[in-house]
Amino acid sequence: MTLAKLDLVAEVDKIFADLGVTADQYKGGTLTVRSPITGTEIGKLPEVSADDARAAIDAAHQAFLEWRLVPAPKRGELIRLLGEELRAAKTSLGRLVSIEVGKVTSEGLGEVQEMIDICDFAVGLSRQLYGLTIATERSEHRMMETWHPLGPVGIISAFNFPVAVWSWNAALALVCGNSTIWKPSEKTPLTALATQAIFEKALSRYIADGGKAPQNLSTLLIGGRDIGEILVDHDKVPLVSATGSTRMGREVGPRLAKRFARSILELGGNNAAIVTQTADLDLTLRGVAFSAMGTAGQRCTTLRRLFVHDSVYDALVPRLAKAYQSVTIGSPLQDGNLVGPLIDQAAFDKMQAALEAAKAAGGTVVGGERVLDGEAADAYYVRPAIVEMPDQTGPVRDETFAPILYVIRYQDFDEAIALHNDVPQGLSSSIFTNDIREAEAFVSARGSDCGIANVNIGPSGAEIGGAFGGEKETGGGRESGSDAWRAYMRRATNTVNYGRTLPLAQGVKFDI
Ligand code: UN1
Repeated sequence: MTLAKLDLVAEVDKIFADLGVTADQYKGGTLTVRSPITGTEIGKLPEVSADDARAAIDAAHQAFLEWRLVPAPKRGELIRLLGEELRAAKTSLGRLVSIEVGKVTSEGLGEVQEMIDICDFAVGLSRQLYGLTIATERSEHRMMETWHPLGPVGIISAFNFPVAVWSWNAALALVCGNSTIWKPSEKTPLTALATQAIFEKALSRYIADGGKAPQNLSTLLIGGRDIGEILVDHDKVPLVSATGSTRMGREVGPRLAKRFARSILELGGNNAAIVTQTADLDLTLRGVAFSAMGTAGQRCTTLRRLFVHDSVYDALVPRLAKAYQSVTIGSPLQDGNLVGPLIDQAAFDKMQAALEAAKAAGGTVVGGERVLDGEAADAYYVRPAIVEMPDQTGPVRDETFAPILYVIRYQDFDEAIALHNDVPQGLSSSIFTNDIREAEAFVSARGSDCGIANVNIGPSGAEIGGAFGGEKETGGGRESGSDAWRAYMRRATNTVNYGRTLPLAQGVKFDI
């Protein structure tokens, strides 16, 4: 089917009707949403006013005061039901992700699978919010560490993982005893509405089963940047988890720090892979192709820089260039297509500017041209670009949110590591090698300086079980698995005297 013939509005209507979302929630408002698949309008959402946003945050604080008293494993039961509802809605929510973001079908579904996975993780976590018992120097005393709910958690999410990022934060925040307030990207409010409806279903079941939960446990704020600012500045919000550009993080971080609120920042990535002389080139080719071209280069973890050893360069790079020429580009709803559209024209313009800058810096560009514009003039499909660069200069040092892979030849392993780390960002990284010394060096203290460092897989496609996030301009935040939950709780150290004397610490005497 040609792009022009797709009736996306009818599909959105059907998905929302199934989820019980009413037309007034996504039609007739002021925030216009377009599908990148065709560039056509698929929604017009009402936006929250500044006063209503402030009132909603106050209400979320009231919800927190009650929710924190519900035992954690019972809070986990709500998330278990959320996981069940997400399983039931996987096909339709995955489809809506594809329609609103332009992800190919398996990636739209994969995004919902990440939501289900983090729910499973959070359910187990709800019985494992462990503190420590600590040896004390005083007799008949006990010292311990307890973890308490923190408060309403603000979640600011980006267009490229419009619902999974909410779930990584919300599933953890909710089992930790917090309420949540979500400000989704202006580009992807429809998937946010759908997710909120799925959450409400889980909540109704939880309450019908006798569970206790307050109103306004999960709040969705549809609006622009001003609404995000209200969330960041509100003194009842002790933590904001923000995913987006480094530029955004530079504004959000200091504002939160000014009022001593916590932040989890997931900002830009400029992820690289090193291909050494012992690499399995068939595996490398597949790993690089998915990481660099998948999601049309619009993941924070997308592979953007490839350092290839001189001895394997000519065996790998021409094959890679061939894969770039033959990759299937088109409607993400059609089986077999691997690369969907860019999110909008601005993304296309930035990609073209980066390619021009690369040429000016001595790069040789293959691909990058617009395709399918004859079928849909307002949609921006591109052939992924592979750019051979003489050096790590010009746009190679920036994150351009588009499928551009810069390839650089290297001779010496230590030089490759130094180049790898010599960018402002530090999210994800990989090495392709069969040499255990190189592999171990890459994941060691002198290797990759990123939050994620992989061996023989690409930098994108992280599982939820690990802590997700990166260093330097990536912002330092960690969310999802491992012990990332601690950021959503406050720690208290308690010392209890069960004796009849009052020995002081450090041998201090104070006899009155
Ligand atoms: C992002 O692009 O915002 O590792 C996060 C991955 C995904 C998460 C990407 N699990 O590619």
